[in-house]
Amino acid sequence: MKHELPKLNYGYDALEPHIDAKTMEIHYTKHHQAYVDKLNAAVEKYPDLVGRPLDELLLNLSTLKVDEADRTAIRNHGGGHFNHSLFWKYLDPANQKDELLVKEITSTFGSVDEFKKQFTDSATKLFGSGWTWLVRNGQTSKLEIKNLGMQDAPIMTGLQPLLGLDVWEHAYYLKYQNKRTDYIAAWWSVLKLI
Ligand code: MN3
Repeated sequence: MKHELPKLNYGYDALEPHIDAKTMEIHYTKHHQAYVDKLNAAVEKYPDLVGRPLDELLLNLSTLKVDEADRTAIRNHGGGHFNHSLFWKYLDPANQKDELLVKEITSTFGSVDEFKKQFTDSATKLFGSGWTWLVRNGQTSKLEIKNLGMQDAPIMTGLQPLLGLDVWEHAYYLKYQNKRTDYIAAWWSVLKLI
């Protein structure tokens, strides 16, 4: 009934040379695993929360009957677990182009290139640690590019995640050091979805 690290469907070296095997291994086995472990540690204090799905915890974060420190832990580590579980799926080298998504991106942003430009610009400007997302706004159904700080998951604020880029330094520092723009370009080059 514990939250678990999802299986990675490809090898750590599958995205070489753009995203290096060492970064992938540490990111998955250390960073993501730590989010899972710390989420479990917080949830286990509350028997009625054990076994509840992660998205339900995140959607109802503000009304969970927990100490504030544990609410923060569930937000940060639950969000981290949620976001990274999607990140590995987006990066799967076996992915095919999502034609429906491409069509919607084109009608929203004018072209895929223009979308990439705006997304890259947003990710480049994100200050500190966080994620850049392509989301569907739950109220308007429109596609939007959003920066979210720390490990806040889009679903916490009614946004449906469609594509997300981790711009925490741990995602790129080993290979790219401070050169976030090089990492973002590398990420586009391995992404098969659009
Ligand atoms: Mn990360």
